[in-house]
Amino acid sequence: MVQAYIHDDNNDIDFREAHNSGKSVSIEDLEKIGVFYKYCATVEDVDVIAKERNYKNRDVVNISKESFGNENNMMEKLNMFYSEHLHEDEEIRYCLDGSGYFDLRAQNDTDWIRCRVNKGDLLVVPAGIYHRFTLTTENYIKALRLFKDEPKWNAIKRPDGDSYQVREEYLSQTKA
Ligand code: KMT
Ligand code: NI
Repeated sequence: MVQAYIHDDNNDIDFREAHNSGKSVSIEDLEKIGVFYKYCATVEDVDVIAKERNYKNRDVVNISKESFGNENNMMEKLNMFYSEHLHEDEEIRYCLDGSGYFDLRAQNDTDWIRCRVNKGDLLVVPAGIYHRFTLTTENYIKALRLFKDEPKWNAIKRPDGDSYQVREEYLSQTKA
């Protein structure tokens, strides 16, 4: 089960630490920012959602010291994932093994909602939402990334994303 809470915004310590402010966030609150969560015991359960939503492509990412050769390479990649960005397409992430944190911008555009995913957790991340990702202190995740059509891995950084149409669409869909 995903654990969601407000990030404590303490940037003096490693971003792989929990950073739990103690304020928890419900699944309903996630839905308000267009994020959909589901626990899927098996990949067959994921296939059902992928089919319903017309997803055609997927890949598996393995993020660990071993998969990147050494710690420096891994940190370089992690720093990239951890810089605030958005994508032009909706994307599904399913945790096959290990763990990770997805930080999603709250409706007030100030707080980060941190979602810890463990094996079996699936998140649908809407197009146009600002977010970032990191490993936990476990330093390992294996995840399925599903995309509707051609993989568009282009990450659009803040503030560049502000002028994208997908950002405007996202904001108008999630207005309070
Ligand atoms: C993203 O969009 O930031 C990512 O896909 C992070 C890696 S998926 C475990
Ligand atoms: Ni991303």
